[in-house]
Amino acid sequence: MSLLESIQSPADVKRLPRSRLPELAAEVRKLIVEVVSHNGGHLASSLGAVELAIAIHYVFDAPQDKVIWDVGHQAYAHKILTGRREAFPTLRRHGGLSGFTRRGESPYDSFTTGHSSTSISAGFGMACAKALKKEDAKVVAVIGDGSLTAGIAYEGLNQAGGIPKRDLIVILNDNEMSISRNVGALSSFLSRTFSAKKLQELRRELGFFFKKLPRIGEDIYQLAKRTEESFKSFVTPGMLFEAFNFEYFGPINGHNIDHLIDILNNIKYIREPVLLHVSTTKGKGYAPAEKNPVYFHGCGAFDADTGTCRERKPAAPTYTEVFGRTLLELAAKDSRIVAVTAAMPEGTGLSAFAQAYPERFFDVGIAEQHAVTFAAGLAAEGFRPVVAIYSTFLQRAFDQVMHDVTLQDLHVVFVLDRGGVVGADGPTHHGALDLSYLRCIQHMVVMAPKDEQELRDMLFTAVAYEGPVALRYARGNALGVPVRPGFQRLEIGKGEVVRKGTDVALLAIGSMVHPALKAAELLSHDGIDAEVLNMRFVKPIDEDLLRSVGSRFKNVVTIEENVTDGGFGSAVLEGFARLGITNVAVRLHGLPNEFVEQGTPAELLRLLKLDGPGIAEITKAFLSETHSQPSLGTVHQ
Ligand SMILES: Cc1ncc(C[n+]2csc(CCOP(=O)(O)OP(=O)(O)O)c2C)c(N)n1
Repeated sequence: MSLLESIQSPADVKRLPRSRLPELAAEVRKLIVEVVSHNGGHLASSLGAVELAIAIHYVFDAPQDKVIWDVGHQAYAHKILTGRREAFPTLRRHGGLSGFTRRGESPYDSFTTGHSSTSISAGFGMACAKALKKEDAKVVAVIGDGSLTAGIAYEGLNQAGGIPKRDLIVILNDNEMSISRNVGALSSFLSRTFSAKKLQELRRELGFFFKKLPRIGEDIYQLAKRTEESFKSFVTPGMLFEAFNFEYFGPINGHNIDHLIDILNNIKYIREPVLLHVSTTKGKGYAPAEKNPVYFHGCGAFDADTGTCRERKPAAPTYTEVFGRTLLELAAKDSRIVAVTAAMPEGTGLSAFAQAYPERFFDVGIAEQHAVTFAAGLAAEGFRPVVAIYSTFLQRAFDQVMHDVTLQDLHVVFVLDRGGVVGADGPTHHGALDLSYLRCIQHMVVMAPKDEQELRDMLFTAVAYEGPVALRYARGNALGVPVRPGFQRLEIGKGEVVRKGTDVALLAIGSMVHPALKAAELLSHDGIDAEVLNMRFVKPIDEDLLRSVGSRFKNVVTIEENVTDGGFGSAVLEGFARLGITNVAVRLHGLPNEFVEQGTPAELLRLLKLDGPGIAEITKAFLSETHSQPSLGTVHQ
């Protein structure tokens, strides 16, 4: 029996002699590599946190003690050690274990995560709750150096450091990487401590600097130099965290379980906020991931022996790639175009732009709110910022979009990738809300392309437009339609009829236009002649088309890969209401007002009836409903 087979809960980890823990770590790693090689997942981050998970569960008493894994993408070892080893092969599959931590999944997952940088705030909330309840339990928040680039992390540190006698242990898991190399002043500050050579250089530089200061320089230098430790903390992150009233320890090697256990055993008795700085290697223990941590941050299936990708490259490029290439083409002709990402240059397709135009490319770290206001600043000075952020992450910057961009009518182009279901990452990551949260903002233009040709034209249109404008597209491969050279400027707020019909109108937006066409084809086999409209714009909605639809059809189905509440279908209904069109029955079809679970996008779209056959089925059911009860002017959801 392997060591791992004897582990059903953290109590079994605690029973092992310390000397056997490295063996346990090796077995955990092997299982992680094996499962992720089939299911895909956040391999490199989780491999880097194996020893950390073992040491935490060795020292603390979860679930009474609360452990929060920031983002939760590095928590595979934690899952395996907390009773989920047998279920681990279901990771990220439909109905299986989540790729992040989820309260509903296990009592050991004390907080649901997926979006970054929440662990300190949530952890401090728990610590305060424990104090109010007079419970003697510890709260441990594990946060990566990438996640520490978000403002909310400092809001948490600030509050935690301001209220005395609250226990919170923050473990900074520092691998010098976000998804890509970490960015910004903080990352270079943190990494200063890791090289003795660098420390010496710095000491020398600072020495020269201080000595040159008139009168007080020599004194400051002597003060700082008095002991090695004080000098170290003078130039190390200790200084930063101590300013927040945290007791700082580290940096220590995060792969040395013995050392980790010793230090955790010591700090768990401190009744003040503590920050333990741990140095780890992303991808640790699996050579391909250590070599290419960016690729293995979140990868698809791969061959575990060689580390090569198993997925065959499909013929059509992804929408992300089409966006990246198109932006390059446009940027070559317009030097006002600048690009902004929040720590996701690869994921949003901006890597080539970053290489071609390093001075016009800005990676702001995991700081979506800042990204938007920063872009507003660029726009205020006459640049044309293209802010590429996943739909789910732009949720964080709602107020910035309104207050800093639309209120001032600044020309910022928002490009939302992953609009709609994203697949295995599940409910934290589905882009289910953007059509709703963008279309309610004054002055915003919101559009969604039906294919890659339209994406190109929409980006061109958005860059040429003067004012706040957003376009959103789905995750995955485009349709493979032929793409003509050059660009066509689209008329704002104008859609098109893509299939003529007489019995029912299918009004679709973006990724749903093609499935709607398929549905129309299927419906024709049943003698139903459906018209399909590619509405292109959610805001402004094409009122001429709505008028035409209202005059010709009694039954309308709206189709969107967004929740129907406040989304595209709502825009159609509001349009009908404005135009006084009351004699149509409307079926709103889209994502439910529920959290959609994980699964492959195709699987989820099928289950949600948002593929061709599903839309045909919904339409048929709707038509038979309205035929049996011809109540006009009704809304069906
Ligand atoms: C708000 C938000 N923006 C972007 C992401 C995408 N994302 C997931 S993990 C990650 C990098 C995290 O880096 P770090 O915290 O250092 O963890 P590591 O993977 O290096 O262990 C990013 C940008 C996210 N999860 N949440």
